[in-house]
Amino acid sequence: TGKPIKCKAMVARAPKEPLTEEEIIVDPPKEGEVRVKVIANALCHTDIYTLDGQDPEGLFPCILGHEAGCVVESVGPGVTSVKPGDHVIPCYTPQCSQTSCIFCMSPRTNLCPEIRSTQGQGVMPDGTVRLHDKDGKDIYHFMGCSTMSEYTVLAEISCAKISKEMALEKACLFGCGVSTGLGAVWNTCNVQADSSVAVFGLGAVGLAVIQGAKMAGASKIIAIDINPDKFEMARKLGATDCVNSSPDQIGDKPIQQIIAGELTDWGVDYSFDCTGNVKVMRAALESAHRGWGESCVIGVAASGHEISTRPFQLVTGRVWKGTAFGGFKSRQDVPKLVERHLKGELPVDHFITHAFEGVEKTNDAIDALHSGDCLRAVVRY
Ligand code: NAD
Ligand code: DAO
Ligand code: ZN
Repeated sequence: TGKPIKCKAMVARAPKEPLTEEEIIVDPPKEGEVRVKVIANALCHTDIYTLDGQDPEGLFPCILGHEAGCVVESVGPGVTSVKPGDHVIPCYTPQCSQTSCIFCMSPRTNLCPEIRSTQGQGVMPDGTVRLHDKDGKDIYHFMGCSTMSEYTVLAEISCAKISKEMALEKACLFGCGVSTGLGAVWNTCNVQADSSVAVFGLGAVGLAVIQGAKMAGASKIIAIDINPDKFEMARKLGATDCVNSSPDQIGDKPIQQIIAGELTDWGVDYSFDCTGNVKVMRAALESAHRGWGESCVIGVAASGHEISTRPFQLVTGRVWKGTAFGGFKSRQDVPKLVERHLKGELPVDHFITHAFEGVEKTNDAIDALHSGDCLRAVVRY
């Protein structure tokens, strides 16, 4: 069996504090586990949300990060699907593929619950951690990934093995936001050719929705944001209409009235919330077409917030749904996204607006993410 590895990591010691650069100890992988060298990590809002202390279930100290590209360093007993040297994307939605898993066996969902409870408790499936500080004290895992470290340990069922052809600095994008937007369109809503789509929030997730909708052949794609700087990229990716929904632009008129009254006759066939704001979720639902419009919640709302609408909206045929990781079954589907990228069908470079070198630059990447012009900040270790 392998030895512990000493390496650099950014540790979240307490909510609202900057991450601290530390030398940590990463234990060898146990049964069914894989130790990986993290090559690149992209920042995602969920990391920051937890760091800000907004996630009431957030545990400290922990190592955040869940959108990464890695190389397998060693594997624990019983691991057969990956070997040292393989390139993998850690997936916070695992895929156990056991015939006894009704979720993995169903084509209707990707929500494999196999390691759900331990993942939520910040520990590996056996209930212990592989991450320790220099004094040997436990550090919690995060979302089954903890990729703000030069090395980390993953469950084998959380590792999507991908082609070595795609640079891991780019492939990391498929670990969260970009896949989620694409999958919301292709899997969760199965957007049809010639249909109309409204996308609320034009970060990486919303822009991926636009890209996916364009690829699905949608003929009208309405892009909505309160930051008009986002419209240029939205148009490049396929948006046909852009609406600035900030109050100083549209006044008291609800945005749903503009979409379902002015820009379309009865609303859009599909709408997507990519903001996490529950008022926007309502506007998205109410922008959907009478009789059949579907609205998909992608954004993660602040804890305690609730959605509401008049039930009449549903009685008159609108459907409210949601998605996690775009409905992709992680281990089987992430490699296919990478293949499509390599064939030139799925460009993703435009999502990387900021790049940094060294895990210790993660705090700078977080600052970049807070600026309005950042889609994804990728840190190469
Ligand atoms: P982001 O912050 O980069 O983008 C959000 C965009 O929404 C910004 O452009 C912002 O200007 C815009 N916005 C904010 N308030 C708005 C409003 N009232 N009306 C219109 N636009 C508004 O975030 P992102 O990385 O693109 O992620 C989007 C959301 O998706 C987040 O809530 C994130 O947590 C969530 N997410 C969900 C999943 C999932 O599996 N369901 C996966 C990844 C991310
Ligand atoms: O299996 O019950 C479960 C946990 C589902 C986790 C889905 C999380 C979706 C949102 C992730 C936010 C972006 C990283
Ligand atoms: Zn499963």
